Amino acid sequence: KNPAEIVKNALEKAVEKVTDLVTPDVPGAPASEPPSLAQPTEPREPLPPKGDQDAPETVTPTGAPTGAPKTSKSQQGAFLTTAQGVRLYDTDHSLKAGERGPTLLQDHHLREKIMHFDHERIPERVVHARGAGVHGVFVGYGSAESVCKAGFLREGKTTPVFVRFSTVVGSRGSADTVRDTRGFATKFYTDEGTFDLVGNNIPVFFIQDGIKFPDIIHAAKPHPDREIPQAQSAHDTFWDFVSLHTEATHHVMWHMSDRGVPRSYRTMEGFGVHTFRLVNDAGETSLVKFHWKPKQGVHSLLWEEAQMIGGVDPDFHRRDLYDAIESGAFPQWELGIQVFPDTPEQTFEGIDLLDSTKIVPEELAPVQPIGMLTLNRNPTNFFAETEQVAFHTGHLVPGIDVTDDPLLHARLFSYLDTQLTRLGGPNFGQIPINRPHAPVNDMLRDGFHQHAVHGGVAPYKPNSLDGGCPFHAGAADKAYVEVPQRVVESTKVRRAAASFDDHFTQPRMFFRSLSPVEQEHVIRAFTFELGKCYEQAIKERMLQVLAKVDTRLCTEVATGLGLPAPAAEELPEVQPSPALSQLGQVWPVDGRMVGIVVDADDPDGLDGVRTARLALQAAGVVPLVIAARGGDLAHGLIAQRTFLTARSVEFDALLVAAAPPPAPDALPVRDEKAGAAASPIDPRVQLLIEETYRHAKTIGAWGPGTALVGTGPGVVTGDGPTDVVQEVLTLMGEHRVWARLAPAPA
Ligand code: HDE
Repeated sequence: KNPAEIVKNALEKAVEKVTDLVTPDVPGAPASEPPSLAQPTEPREPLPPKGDQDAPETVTPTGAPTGAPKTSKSQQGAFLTTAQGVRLYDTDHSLKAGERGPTLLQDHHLREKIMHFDHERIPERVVHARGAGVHGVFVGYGSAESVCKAGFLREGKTTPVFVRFSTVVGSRGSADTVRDTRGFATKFYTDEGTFDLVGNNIPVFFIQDGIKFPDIIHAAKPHPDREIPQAQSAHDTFWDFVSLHTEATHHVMWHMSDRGVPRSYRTMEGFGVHTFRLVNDAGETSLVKFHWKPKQGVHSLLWEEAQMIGGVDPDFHRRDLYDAIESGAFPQWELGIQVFPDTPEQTFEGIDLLDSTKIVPEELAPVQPIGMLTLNRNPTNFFAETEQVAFHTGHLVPGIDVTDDPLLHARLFSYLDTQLTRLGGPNFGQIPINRPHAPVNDMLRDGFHQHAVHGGVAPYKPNSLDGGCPFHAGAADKAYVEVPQRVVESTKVRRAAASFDDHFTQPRMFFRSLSPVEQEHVIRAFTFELGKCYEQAIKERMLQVLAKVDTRLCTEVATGLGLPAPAAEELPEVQPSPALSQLGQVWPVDGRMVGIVVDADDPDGLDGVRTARLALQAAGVVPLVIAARGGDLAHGLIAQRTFLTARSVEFDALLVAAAPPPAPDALPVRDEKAGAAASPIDPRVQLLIEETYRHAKTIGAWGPGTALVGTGPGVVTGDGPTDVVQEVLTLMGEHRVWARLAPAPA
């Protein structure tokens, strides 16, 4: 029988109307290509490494070489071996009965190699699957000593750390710049045991009680039938849930603000979210909220940039973090605490400290700095470190205790539990990245992946066979002693306190604390996300929620959606918190990226480029030369980007040192097709300038470049590079040329 017919008949039995699925024979169609009989490519010498693909230079912010090796070999030793250390003479051919014969079952090397490969993947994290981890160091200021006895906060005490940043919703391979909350998890390897601060870049959470976590995550994840959209909140199930579950409103406001699209992991604030309880040497307690304040400033992408980067460079945040560390621009955050008295009510100025959907404005309780985090070393192996690191909110050290926040309590259960599946058993603490730097003397034994060879016969207490060892430590020996917190006598209930009921005051405070341009971004973000929903009822319900937050917000989103706004409500006034706005300050620029457009065929112009490059490097900024072709140019310059590989979204500012003509690989533009004269400038250079301007970034130009950039706020032109570069660096300190984005007056 004809195979197509067999398939057709089988399909017809399975489904109705399958005829369309079977490709009909088309008379006269060319026969398909015969399989190629060409021999495999001859082996040849590897190409020399390409300059334009090198990692950035390993220099300090002042341009001095760090001496760090750029690459290290992945293998050690002269001979390739099996996992058992047996030397191999060939790893390219399986053992066969003759050159063209069947593979033999006795090929133990083949079996080991493929078995290991088959099991290289482990389950990704159910949330925060996509992340980037780096090493660093934390130095205590000593300022927390009056409230906390933890040794790592003592003055000048240095503690190694590992920090993992992440998105929440997307899979491991999803894009970095999606609109999402970011994880900011820090493992402090202290002398007194490991402390994990597992926080986010948004200080509030969608839910007040951990029992709702599967609900919010199921709603935010891709739809279960087709598994789309990936790593997005702009879809029906997310907005269905949050429009019905109004305690999410505060988090949604942050999520729709610029905080949902950070410029870099380096320019995010971090928050412990929950209220923690600190204990000092005298046993006195205080309630605190943890904050990470980036020295680089708090900056975001524009939504259009974020979307473009998702395609142009999905690894943007990872790359940015690794490159900054490699070039010596070590990102830093100050750890700070807001301190509240530990009263039986556990409230501050009427704000319930156990409700993770509320913040305490910094104007009411200032953030007091207690130490500095510096990230200074990239991981050696992504899987071993970033993928296998296991954070847990229950990894606490003496001096830091938990409160009764019901969200935190669910987490205290979840983080251990999840590792059993993800890391394959209870011994994940023995994986190198998870090993404490304090001596471990536990009585935990056996289990999957046990690496320790425990001696002795008495892993129990009390014992006499090991002389009663090990002994209990007292508080004076730095034992972890829970705060003897009075437990309020009550009845069992599945209910929250009445103080958890206000879902709208703080979202309103957040919106009204933003500058006009930031408010505009929130309005557009809601309009975009709801505009992607199919269900009209969901959009209408979300407008009802926004009507309770702010009337203008609601009306403008309704207008954008083409829907009637709900009737305006009488909304109580709130006191804004200026600390919530990201604008209005000037920040350091080291570690930022500046593109320089050059003409590869104009050696005179390249001399000025060299001067600009050195000035940028001296400021710790990473200059990237963009030319028509890659490789070596005159004056010792290398083109790290070409018109083909560069896109404006990668840069924080653009310098235009030339007016390069179209390169041979430039695509035609519309006017040329219509018969108009070809543009004298490469169209991709024009696009670079246009996008940099649209995205309100500083533009500098000198020489022939001046004619291309026009004038306007944040456009700096001059005769030569020196003055232009200095002014560009100054303007970059404000992150963007905000004047270009100012919304038109109402
Ligand atoms: Fe998590 N969360 N979470 N979370 N979370 C995880 O643990 C969970 C919550 C946060 O880089 C998981 O090891 C529950 C708040 C970060 O490895 C899991 C609840 C905050 C990371 C888990 C929350 C966070 C996680 C998945 C509600 C900010 C990434 C893999 C009660 C304060 C850590 C893993 C990393 C990861 C559960 C809520 C932050 C499943 C049940 C609130 C930064 O255990």
